[in-house]
Amino acid sequence: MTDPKPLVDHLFTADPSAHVFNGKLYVYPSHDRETSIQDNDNGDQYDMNDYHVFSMDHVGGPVTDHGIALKADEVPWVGKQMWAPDAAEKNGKFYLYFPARDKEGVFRVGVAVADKPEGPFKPEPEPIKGSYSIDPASFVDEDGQAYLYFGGIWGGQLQCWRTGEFVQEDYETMEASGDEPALAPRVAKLSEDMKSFASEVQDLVINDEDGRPIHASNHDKRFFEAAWMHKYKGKYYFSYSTGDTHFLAYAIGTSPLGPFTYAGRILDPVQGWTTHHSIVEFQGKWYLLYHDTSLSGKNHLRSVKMRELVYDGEDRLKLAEPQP
Ligand code: FUB
Repeated sequence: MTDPKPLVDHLFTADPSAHVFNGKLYVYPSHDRETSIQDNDNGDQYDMNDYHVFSMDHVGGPVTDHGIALKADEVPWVGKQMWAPDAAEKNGKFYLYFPARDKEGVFRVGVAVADKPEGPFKPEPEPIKGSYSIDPASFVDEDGQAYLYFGGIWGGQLQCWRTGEFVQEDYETMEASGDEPALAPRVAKLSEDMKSFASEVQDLVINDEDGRPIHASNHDKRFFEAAWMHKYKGKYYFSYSTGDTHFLAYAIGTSPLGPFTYAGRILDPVQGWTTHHSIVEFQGKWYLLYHDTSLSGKNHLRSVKMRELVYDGEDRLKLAEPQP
């Protein structure tokens, strides 16, 4: 199998969120940068401070880097670590959702607005009220209702919110364990103006094939981070990273609010600790955008790639063969 080439090699990019806007494929990745911070399980080495937006007219063609779309010192509440973003379009405006630690070190989700898909994005002065943790993924359903999915354990702090309030303790003691249900990703409806939550934040339940919530000890299947939602033939596909087992997995449901049933793996472990993706339909084909560390050999300097995805006769997802 030939490994696909990174989409760009002039920057390190990760966590690609892809959307089709105005007939083009836009990619909203994290922008990885060099650091002297040592790798740790808290993810301190992912020390990003701005976002670039990329676009292409067709897959395999030139990729345009539209330059800096938003940077940390433009956002009053951001302390550090601008992690995996996503974007949405509604009523002719474009919204960039991004997680970052606030000045107290607590991850929150912010939103910034633009007139064009590539920005520049103007940030709201405060994070979204009621938001926490990392990896926001937006989804606008066919009826126009928008949702925001988010959450990530360990360095992403989801385990710190088990009581509903932020409790900073060692992640190993706060993570669910054994036969307890794994910590669930979160979802909330977005308001009509896309800048606030229009519902309570709720758990997105992911059941195993036996109909019971996936156990916390099942690290091959439990949610870790990297939420993504897409819709295919009227069904909802929630996909995510299993973190320390390094799979991209997915679950299928009949409502954007769940419950979902585990359906399998999309991608085996890539080079590098993290795995994070998006799934998009563009010009009649489906694609998986993901990242690895093949260019740098370093966990914190990743490169975005893409491959075609197909559905089998049961509407299950798999990578297209042969690989590019
Ligand atoms: O890019 C920083 C973090 O690494 C993301 O928020 C996670 O999903 C992982 O990819």
